[in-house]
Amino acid sequence: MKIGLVGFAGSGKTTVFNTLTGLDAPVGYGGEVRLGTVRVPDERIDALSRIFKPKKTTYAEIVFCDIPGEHAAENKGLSRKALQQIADQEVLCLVVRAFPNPALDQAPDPLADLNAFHTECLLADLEAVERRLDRAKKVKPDALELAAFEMMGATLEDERPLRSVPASVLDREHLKGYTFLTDRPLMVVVNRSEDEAALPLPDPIAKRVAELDAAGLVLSASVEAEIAQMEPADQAAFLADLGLTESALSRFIRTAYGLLDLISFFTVGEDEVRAWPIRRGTKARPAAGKIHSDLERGFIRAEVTPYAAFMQYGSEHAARDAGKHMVEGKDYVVADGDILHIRFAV
Ligand SMILES: Nc1nc2c(ncn2[C@@H]2O[C@H](COP(=O)(O)OP(=O)(O)OP(=O)(O)O)[C@@H](O)[C@H]2O)c(=O)[nH]1
Ligand SMILES: [Mg+2]
Repeated sequence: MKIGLVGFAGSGKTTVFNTLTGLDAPVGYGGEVRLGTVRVPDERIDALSRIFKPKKTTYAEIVFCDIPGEHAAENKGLSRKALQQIADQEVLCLVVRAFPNPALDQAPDPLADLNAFHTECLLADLEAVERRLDRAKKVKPDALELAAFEMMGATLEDERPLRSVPASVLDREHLKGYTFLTDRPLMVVVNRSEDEAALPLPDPIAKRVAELDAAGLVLSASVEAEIAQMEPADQAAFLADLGLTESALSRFIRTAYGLLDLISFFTVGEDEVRAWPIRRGTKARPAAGKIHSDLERGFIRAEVTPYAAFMQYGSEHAARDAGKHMVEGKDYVVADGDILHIRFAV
């Protein structure tokens, strides 16, 4: 999963990036686009790995992309470069500043920043929709596609994000090849001073986040970034000092998985034990395609052992003898924790 950290200058994006990745990128003014990868901890993968002792164990990964804000005084918003960068991300994580930053003149106003970000994304999307509708006047397009774009235009005129339009109303097949920013899942991270780290999201922000079909999270990035550099044994005590029970990374991962409605299936063997994140509701055939496109193309069937059954009986074989093993076709909806073997022919 690719998550882009975006927001206005000095909101603490690089500090959040350091917190999440445990890296030590220089904070303060500008800098370049940076990537950092973290593993998604999963006890089930740990357990399967102890059993199979594979050559390789692969956890799900999140790649964080830290995108610097626009510092030029005349252009307070997001730069064109930043907009291009965020178009490349699967999830947008907006970092809004709720702490006084001595390098900036303005007092923190997280709600205003959230609204300003939403407006910039709306305008970028509206421009793209209008370009498409203009072109439609010259070349007669597919009627369904045209209707979809008209509906999108109306949604954006109404200042609503495209992500608020359900799949039953908007067929996203029409949108392949477009990168609509307001259609991306959005996480809003309110970055606070240390003494407010454990307070919940303020009501007006929580309300706005809900209106935008986004997910909200509070943290104090500068202290959590320090904690991320500590020995694991010391981390818990420092978190407790802040009134927190969980690291920013765990809360972040849980929020992102919830927002995307992600689950994991597993593949196991002597070579590799691996977690594969997919959206809940994904069918066996596209799930197989995550592993390799040949498995999707030549899909014959999926052999499924639920993780719980595997652990209860100790092996796939024993689970099969107990009738807990399933042979499923392409339309099987993969469940969280399924251990899959895909049979295929190309
Ligand atoms: N008090 C406090 N200071 C913070 C917090 N997060 C970041 N800072 C400070 O704010 C300043 C800017 O932080 P950065 O992480 O560099 O901000 P940024 O969003 O990456 O900035 P640009 O990349 O220039 O857009 C640094 O001096 C940080 O130490 C926080 O949670 N609390
Ligand atoms: Mg930065």
